[in-house]
Amino acid sequence: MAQQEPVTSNPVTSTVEDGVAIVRIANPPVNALSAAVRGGLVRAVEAADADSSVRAIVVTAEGRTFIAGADITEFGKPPVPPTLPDAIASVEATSKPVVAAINGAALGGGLEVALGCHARVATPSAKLGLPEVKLGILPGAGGTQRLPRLIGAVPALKLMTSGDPISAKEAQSLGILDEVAEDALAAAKALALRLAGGARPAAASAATNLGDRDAFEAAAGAMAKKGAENPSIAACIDAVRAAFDKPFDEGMAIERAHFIRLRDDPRSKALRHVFFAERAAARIPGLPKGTQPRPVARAAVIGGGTMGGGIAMSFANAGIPVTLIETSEENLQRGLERVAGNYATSVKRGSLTEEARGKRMGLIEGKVGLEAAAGADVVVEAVFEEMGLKKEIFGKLQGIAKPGAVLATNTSYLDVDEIAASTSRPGDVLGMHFFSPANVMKLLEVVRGRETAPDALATAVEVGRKLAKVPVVSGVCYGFIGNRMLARRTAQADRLLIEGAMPEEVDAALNAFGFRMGPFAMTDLAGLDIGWRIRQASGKKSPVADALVEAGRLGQKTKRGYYDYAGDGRTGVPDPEVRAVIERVSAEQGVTRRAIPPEEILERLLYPMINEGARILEEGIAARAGDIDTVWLNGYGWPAGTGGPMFHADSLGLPRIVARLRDFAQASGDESLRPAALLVRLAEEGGSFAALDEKAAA
Ligand code: T1G
Repeated sequence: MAQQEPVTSNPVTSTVEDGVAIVRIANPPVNALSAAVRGGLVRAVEAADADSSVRAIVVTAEGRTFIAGADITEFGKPPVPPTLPDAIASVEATSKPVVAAINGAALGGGLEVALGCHARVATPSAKLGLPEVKLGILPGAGGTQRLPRLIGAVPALKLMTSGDPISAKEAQSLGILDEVAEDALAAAKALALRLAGGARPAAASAATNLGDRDAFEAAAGAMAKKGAENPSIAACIDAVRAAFDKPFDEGMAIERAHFIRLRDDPRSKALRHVFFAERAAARIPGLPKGTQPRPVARAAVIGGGTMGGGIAMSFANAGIPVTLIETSEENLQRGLERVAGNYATSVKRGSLTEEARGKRMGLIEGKVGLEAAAGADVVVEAVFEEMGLKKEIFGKLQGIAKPGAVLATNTSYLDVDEIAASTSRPGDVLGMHFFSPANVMKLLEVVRGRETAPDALATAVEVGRKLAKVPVVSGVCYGFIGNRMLARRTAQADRLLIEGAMPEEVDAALNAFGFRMGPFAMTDLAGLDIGWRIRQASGKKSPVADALVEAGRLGQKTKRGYYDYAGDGRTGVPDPEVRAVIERVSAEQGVTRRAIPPEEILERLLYPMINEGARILEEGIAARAGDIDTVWLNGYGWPAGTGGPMFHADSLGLPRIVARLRDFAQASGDESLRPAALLVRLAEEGGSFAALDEKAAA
């Protein structure tokens, strides 16, 4: 994305062209509505309104977006007038018509500024939306009052509770836009002059197009049920309902009250942390200045299994031609059929058009033999988790792949440096750890080998962003960031069974915290044999899990695992046979079982993960605590409303976590539970992971 020129002190300028004042906002990178922009906008519009040479006014922005909304970095800081609602009220109150020329994303407060104008024109590629609910708030600058009056309460409520952007075309059909034009500025100027010459359209706040009250209440009822645990949804419903029952100004006051309450709630602070952490994670620390990613026009994926097929789909979905490579025609066809099946399911579900399906399938070419990787700029190996096989493939790839091609392994655990050392081009080798299903999951761990070249690393991160993934750079260690922390949680979950808990109690503790699935339900879904094979390879034991595998209880695929799935095959119910296995293992281990309170179960699952996260930071495996949060939010379903393990640790208070880890280590004799040195230091200094990240970023 082309960066704009650094902005002058006043980010809002105004020039008069043919009797029209063009008010331009230039606040790179996304024209967020900072205090300087709000003040500049009011001054510019009021000056234009007072200028007798001006007949009409157009508000537009410079760069790749119109206005991306309020400046989220200002939240939580002392308010600087004018507030956004006041700035927008000034725009709406002018004596001359004001038309918004929307040249890109008009999101949140950006759309609300446009709603304060008397008409709106956008370019065909513009996106409009009210994403506030994704930040744990609600539109707080008139969106809940102006939009329903402009397009109707039901469509307005749908737009603000989804949080998703819509196209210019859809916005026009809803009545948000008056025109869609390639040259939005010219069209806006012409429209503004026409308005100046005739009756002005009613301002959005005066419009009375709310629509049928019963239809609104029915839609609101359905949404309230769906968003029961989402306070933003309830706030949107209450604010839009006020548009029916109250005068505009009272509705604005109700909206404002909800906005301030939600903005100051820990849930919104966590969601705002997630927003910035995900973006910060893509900034690679320590990259030599001027490092540029290598161009990627074509990809190759080695291995047409579930992961390989999903990775190939990710490239095709991003419009990047990809060669899917297998060892035989039979395996290749099986892989291609799996991909075709996945796309067919999406078309059946209505989430993909038939045309898009055809385009994407057309970008995936199936080939037999590694030689087919010769033309690729990035090659992703996605074969079995077996080091010998991976080394053999990379040993051959080094002579086949073109110079400069990035050679990535999708390994979940194995040593990327050892794989790189099996080639004569270790600078091109790194890990691109996708998460299953690879065409769906957002997380991409980019594993930086000791020898990985800076531009190869930048290429993998850039490819991750192009694939609409959330890339996080990890160093080389067993399990990288996510799986290394997951192993700690798994060990505690297994230990809790032996000490006295049942699978349903452990899963319930994480469900109550906000995880959709607990460790045992998750294992039943994936299959107990996967973990069993990894333990067999590494000589590790997990007495209960091993006993269940030996009893043929592999999970959902055998209708029995930690739970019994005799019913619909998907709903697990506790099974007395599992209770018997667990109690037998406790006895064999000489452990006297005890009732374990849910609070302790949750602490035993989360604190060792946080502790491992502190070690991952100490070792430089992750550059930021926010990166660790980003991994868990996008790869493991950590509930976003608590911001991720490290953000959550800060909100719990690090001294408490240190004390409880010491208790657990003492009680179990498990030294791995002792708090990490970094965790102890931060706790003792009154520090936090957030402060650590801010210091690293400075
Ligand atoms: N405030 C502050 N910084 C922002 C920002 C914002 N609203 N939006 C983006 N940035 C930063 C971002 O952190 C990154 O910084 C850089 O800009 C590029 O962003 C009253 C209260 C517009 C679609 O939720 O969806 O309005 O990493 O990497 O991929 O009702 O940014 O470069 O240092 O995402 O081209 C509502 C959030 C706010 C929209 C562009 N608005 N932004 O995507 O770039 S609340 C939003 C986006 C509000 C009102 C309420 C996207 C984008 P850095 P980027 P991109």
